[in-house]
Amino acid sequence: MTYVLHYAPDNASFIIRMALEELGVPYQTVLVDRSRNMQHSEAYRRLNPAGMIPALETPQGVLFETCAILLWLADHHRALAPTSDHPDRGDFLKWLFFSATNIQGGLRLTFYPEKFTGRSADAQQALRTGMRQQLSTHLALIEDQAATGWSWLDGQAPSVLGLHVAACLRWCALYPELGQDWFDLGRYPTLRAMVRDMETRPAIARAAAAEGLGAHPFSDPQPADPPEGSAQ
Ligand SMILES: N[C@@H](CCC(=O)N[C@@H](CS)C(=O)NCC(=O)O)C(=O)O
Repeated sequence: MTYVLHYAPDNASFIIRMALEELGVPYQTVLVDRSRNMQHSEAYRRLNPAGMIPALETPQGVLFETCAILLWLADHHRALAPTSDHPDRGDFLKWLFFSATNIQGGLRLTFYPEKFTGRSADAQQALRTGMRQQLSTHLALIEDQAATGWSWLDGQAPSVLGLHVAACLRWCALYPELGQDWFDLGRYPTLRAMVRDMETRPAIARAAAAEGLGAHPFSDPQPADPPEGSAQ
């Protein structure tokens, strides 16, 4: 069976697309039209009842939640992550869930503050200010782990964790919801080297091209200019 990835350009589904390209497995894509809020349509909610992108159709049914999909793909294909009996498995899970919860989850809070604070502009600003601090602190912890030379954050042989962190770095740099003065990739030199290495990989270039993300989607991110659909 060919996987089917329900995606929108430059959404969390981009991480899954990179993993599928790195694995070299066949897949098709179906656009979720965000300009019409199709992630909340009845048809899409049959795939992901939470109305969030991505969803991946697999032989074991439809999967949702980015890191669940990443881990499932890695386990299923025995690639891009330490196997369950590998001595690094515990640390790998720890950092993958750390990135999902604190970085991706933090970004979600800042992208959609009204879902969490209501309409008050002051409350939304307070949330964003707090999240800038939190994201900086948490990215520094991932940088410290990468700086130990840990192979699961190596851009020349990416893992699903590296793919996840790379996409989050892109969104920190690119999206204006947080303001643009708080984030500097240069503060995370090991992660910067990782993403630069990733950008030289044909699989990553294919994934970025498919969503109109340019040649340097992580080290010099530009707004998506996708062949179909829209990021928001
Ligand atoms: N925890 C979810 C979060 C996914 C998520 O935040 N998706 C965003 C796009 S990047 C989305 O669906 N946004 C539209 C919405 O929430 O209405 C996951 O990891 O899959």
